[in-house]
Amino acid sequence: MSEAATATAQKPAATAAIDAQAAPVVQTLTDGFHLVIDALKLNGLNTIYGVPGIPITDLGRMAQAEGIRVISFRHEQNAGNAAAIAGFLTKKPGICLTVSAPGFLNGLTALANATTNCFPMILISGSSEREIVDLQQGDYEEMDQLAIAKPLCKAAFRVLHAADIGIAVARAIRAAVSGRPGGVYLDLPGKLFSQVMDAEAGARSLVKVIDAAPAQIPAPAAVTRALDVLKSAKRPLIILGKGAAYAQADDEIRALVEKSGIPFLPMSMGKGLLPDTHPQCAGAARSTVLKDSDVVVLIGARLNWLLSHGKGKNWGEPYSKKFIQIDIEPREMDSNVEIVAPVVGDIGSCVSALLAGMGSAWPAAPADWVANVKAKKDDNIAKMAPKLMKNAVPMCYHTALGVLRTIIKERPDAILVNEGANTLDLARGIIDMYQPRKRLDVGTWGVMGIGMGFAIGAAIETGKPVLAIEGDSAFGFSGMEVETICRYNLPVCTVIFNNDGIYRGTDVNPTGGTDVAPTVFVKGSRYDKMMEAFGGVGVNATTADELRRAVNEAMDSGKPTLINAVIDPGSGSESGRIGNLNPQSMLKKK
Ligand code: OXT
Ligand code: ADP
Ligand code: MG
Repeated sequence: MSEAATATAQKPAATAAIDAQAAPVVQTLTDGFHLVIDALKLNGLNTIYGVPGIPITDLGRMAQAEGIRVISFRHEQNAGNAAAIAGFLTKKPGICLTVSAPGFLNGLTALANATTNCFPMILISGSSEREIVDLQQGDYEEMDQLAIAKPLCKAAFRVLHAADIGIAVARAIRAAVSGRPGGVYLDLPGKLFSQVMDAEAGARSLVKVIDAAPAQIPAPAAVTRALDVLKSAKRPLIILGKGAAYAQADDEIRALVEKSGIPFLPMSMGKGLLPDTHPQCAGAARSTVLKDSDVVVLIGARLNWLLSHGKGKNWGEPYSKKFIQIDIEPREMDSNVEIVAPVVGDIGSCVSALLAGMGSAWPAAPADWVANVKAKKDDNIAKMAPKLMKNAVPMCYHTALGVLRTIIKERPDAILVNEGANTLDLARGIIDMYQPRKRLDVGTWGVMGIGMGFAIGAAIETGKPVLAIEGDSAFGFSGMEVETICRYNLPVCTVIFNNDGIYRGTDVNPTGGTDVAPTVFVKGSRYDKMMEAFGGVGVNATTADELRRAVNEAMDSGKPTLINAVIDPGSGSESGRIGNLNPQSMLKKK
């Protein structure tokens, strides 16, 4: 459909005189464009992340005119990632708007990733003429987008009539945030936008969603069962996942942890729910607590690959553990191992119920266990300390991360975005987090490319300064969005750990041919120059001092900044901390 064809409906309430022979009856009209905008606004969805083009260019323009913040990206995947992290941070679905087929597909990776990570978002894509698409007659950007989206998200809907826009947006919101949160696809064929209808009827067709994510109260018997198991524990452990961070039940979770005295292990994006420096934090004794615990309470964390599926050598003796799991999704129970005490409900309600059931005389966590965990943790922290003090030139990961660790300690409300392999794994361990939902990273899929989208989404949604710590490869997946960061003048400081490649910049082509090894990039690249091209601040940092100065300046000024941190190309390891997952290393084990 041509965009010009929609021009007649550009005013929210076009007035048409309908000739009824006698006195003219004046009817106020609205259209598909405005119904979408009004439905979003009615539900408090005031930001759209997207890329313009046919058939949604005018939707973006009109949304901006109607007071919605419309953030335009250079690639839909990054817009989708921004929407996804907006969902994680706010518990409201982030909105991503794309054009048809290729734009839709670009956004789909982010939608699938959001669903995998349990982040609520809605991908709204314009689509081509249904009649032509369904007969496969070769329309502009022809694709059956609904069918393709369906298996990759929680729910997918198509709207054919303007009068259904309100109910469709309501369904999309409810599907995204209720129960286990996730991604929803909304397919809006181009023709829909120019459909007109009576404005009053249009307004009545809109739905303000009431209680979009209703509390899910756990069964009292499930709570009692969980407390009985916990009371019997000699070596209890609490694991806090990103679901616990999402739930925004921070006070209840802290109360549970502190009242029980049980060591807690934060998953990567669960870090900061309680500070990593909290005396009960067992992050620095990870192997010990996984192996030696006897009862494990999972709060918003799945027993997937990141927890070795709850079994195997990382978990000690087979069948030696009892798991209590708190999750909103009943089917998560027994997904990998037996859950002896499933507590199904929303985390706020479940944790409150556990706290109430614990009463005032709950026994302290066994002292010998607490002491053992502390000893292991102190040992690991002591081993790490001298590495962080090292002033290596060129910088190694520890030298550079030691600097950034102090900066986050001094600015605990800054948001940290992190991706890469070594850059990810070492930053996770080294940089302590102090507040909930401040660490945003590659999540369940270990996906590269979330960096700039997450940084932009976090800056827009929270207004807080963002420090994005990026491997040089990882950055490349979304790097063009530095222009977006400059365009919107966002307080994002990106530090690229430039080690000339993926994992290490030292690999060689075994044939001696002219092509470099597949993991190696241009040596001595200057990513900081990219930022200068768009009017941002670019800095090349070769020492810890230069890095410290540049990051502090960026965080103080809030100016878009990109720092090319030169890292010794030989200092990383293959695949960071997950080299064991490489088929080659599995082969060696056989
Ligand atoms: O207890 P023990 O003794 O075991 O010690 C542990 C902790 O107790 C201790 N610790 C501490 N000690 C002292 N002090 C403190 N504060 C402390 N904290 C912890 O440290 C150890 C380790 O702790 P940790 O990290 O908690 O534990 P561990 O064992 O590592 O945990 C296991 C896991 C699995 C939970 C953890 O490792 C984890 O979360 N891993 C996530 C890994 C991940 O997702 N990686 C990303 C994917 S890698 C790969 O796929 C890449 N690709 C391919 C690709 C991808 N991903 N996506 C797409 C779209 N396309 C392609 C690519 C291209 S990575 C990549 C780019 C890489 O190159 P870059 O240039 O970007 O990056 P560089 O590597 O820097 O070059
Ligand atoms: P991590 O990677 O940090 O271990 P996961 O993404 O694996 O975390 O797990 C998050 C879990 O949290 C999911 O199983 C999801 O169903 C659950 N979850 C998300 N939000 C809530 C909530 N409000 N209440 C209860 N469970 C939730
Ligand atoms: Mg690298």
